[in-house]
Amino acid sequence: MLETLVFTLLCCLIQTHGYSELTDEIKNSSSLLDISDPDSKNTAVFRQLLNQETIIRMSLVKNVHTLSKDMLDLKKSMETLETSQQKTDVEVAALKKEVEELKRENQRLALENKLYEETFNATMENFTKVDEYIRQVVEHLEEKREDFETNTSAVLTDLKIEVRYLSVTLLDLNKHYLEIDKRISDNIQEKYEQLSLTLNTSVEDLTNDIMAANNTMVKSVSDLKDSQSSIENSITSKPKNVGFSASVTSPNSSWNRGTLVFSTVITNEGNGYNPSNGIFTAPVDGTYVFFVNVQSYYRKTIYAAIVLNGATKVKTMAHNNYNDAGPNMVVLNIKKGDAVWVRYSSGQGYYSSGSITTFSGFLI
Ligand SMILES: *[C@@H]1O[C@H](CO)[C@@H](O)[C@H](O)[C@H]1NC(C)=O
Ligand SMILES: *[C@@H]1O[C@H](CO)[C@@H](O)[C@H](O)[C@H]1NC(C)=O
Ligand SMILES: *[C@@H]1O[C@H](CO)[C@@H](O)[C@H](O)[C@H]1NC(C)=O
Ligand SMILES: *[C@@H]1O[C@H](CO)[C@@H](O)[C@H](O)[C@H]1NC(C)=O
Ligand SMILES: *[C@@H]1O[C@H](CO)[C@@H](O)[C@H](O)[C@H]1NC(C)=O
Ligand SMILES: *[C@@H]1O[C@H](CO)[C@@H](O)[C@H](O)[C@H]1NC(C)=O
Ligand SMILES: CC(=O)N[C@H]1CO[C@H](CO)[C@@H](O)[C@@H]1O
Repeated sequence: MLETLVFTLLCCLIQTHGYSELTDEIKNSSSLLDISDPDSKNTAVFRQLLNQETIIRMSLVKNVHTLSKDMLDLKKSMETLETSQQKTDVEVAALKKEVEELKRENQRLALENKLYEETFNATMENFTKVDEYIRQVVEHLEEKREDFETNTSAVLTDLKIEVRYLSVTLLDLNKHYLEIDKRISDNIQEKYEQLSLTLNTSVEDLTNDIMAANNTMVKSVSDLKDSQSSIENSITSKPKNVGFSASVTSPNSSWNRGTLVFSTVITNEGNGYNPSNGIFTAPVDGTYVFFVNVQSYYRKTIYAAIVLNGATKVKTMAHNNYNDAGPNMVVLNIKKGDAVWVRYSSGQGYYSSGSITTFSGFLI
């Protein structure tokens, strides 16, 4: 088929010399028809033609080779194509089969899908249920929360009140404590003062006691001394020289009360007599003799007495004559310190001129 084509083409080339498709050389030799010398020209043309023919043949051979090669390629391709076709057929069959399978699969899937959808719907239903349940729970919780809040706020209010009460109680307690504190300190102060007072009193009492004891002791000591001197006296018999004599200094017509004071001392051994008040104080225990004379004033009566520590022992009397005498004497057993003096009794006045009215005493 291809060879026939090549031959036809070659014929065409030979008959139409203007054809310059194969080579440029061939095209430019189109002048071969310009014949000037018929013989030489024919030879030249022939050579030219031969050359051209050779060239063409060579080209043709070359082309034929190429063509046959192409043909071979084409043939190969065709074979390949045929194989491919066969293969494709097989593949199509396989594909058909697959499609069938896919259809079946699809049906199965649709079925499954339906099942899934059912499950999904059920799940959705369950979800809805769960949702509803959750909503209820949340609602319930909310209620509980509100309840709790209310309760909490109530409890808080209660707590606040309690706290307020507590703080008030604390304040009271504090006040109480302060009061107690003050009372305690007051008490302590009071007790301290009482104690101090008691102590002071005790100290004073003690001091007084000590002083009393001291006094008692001092007195005892002095008594002891007296006793000692008295013992000494009795051992050496009587003390010597206890005795006195004294006289009134002048007469007194109006004397009518009190002690008769013999202010002029004649004798005063042992200094027992006091001429300024008329009292004799015994310097020692013992038996004493006392004598007195109260001379009456002119025509007046006078009574007097010797008294021991205020008690009358003997009396005198001088009647309303010319200056009557009123003497008397007493013996007294007296203790040391006993007092003896002359006291007015009744009547009025006394007389004296150069020691007539006198008072005397002595220890025997
Ligand atoms: C699932 O629910 C949808 C919408 O509610 C409904 O159209 C469908 O038919 C249900 N499917 C099944 C399998 O029940
Ligand atoms: C839905 O809930 C019920 C009971 O609560 C359970 O038995 C069932 O399996 C659930 N369905 C799905 C699809 O979860
Ligand atoms: C709130 O108080 C009421 C009555 O006191 C009680 O019955 C209820 O349980 C309380 N609620 C909470 C959440 O404590
Ligand atoms: C106790 O005596 C002291 C000193 O004499 C004096 O300072 C004090 O005030 C006295 N206390 C009382 C409670 O009398
Ligand atoms: C005791 O008494 C004597 C005499 O009265 C006095 O001198 C002396 O100081 C007194 N002593 C005391 C401790 O009081
Ligand atoms: C005489 O006695 C009276 C009365 O007792 C007295 O008032 C008067 O002072 C005495 N006269 C003399 C000088 O002692
Ligand atoms: C390419 C070449 O040589 N072309 C020549 C072909 O022949 C004609 C006429 O003989 C020339 O004019 C060209 O130059």
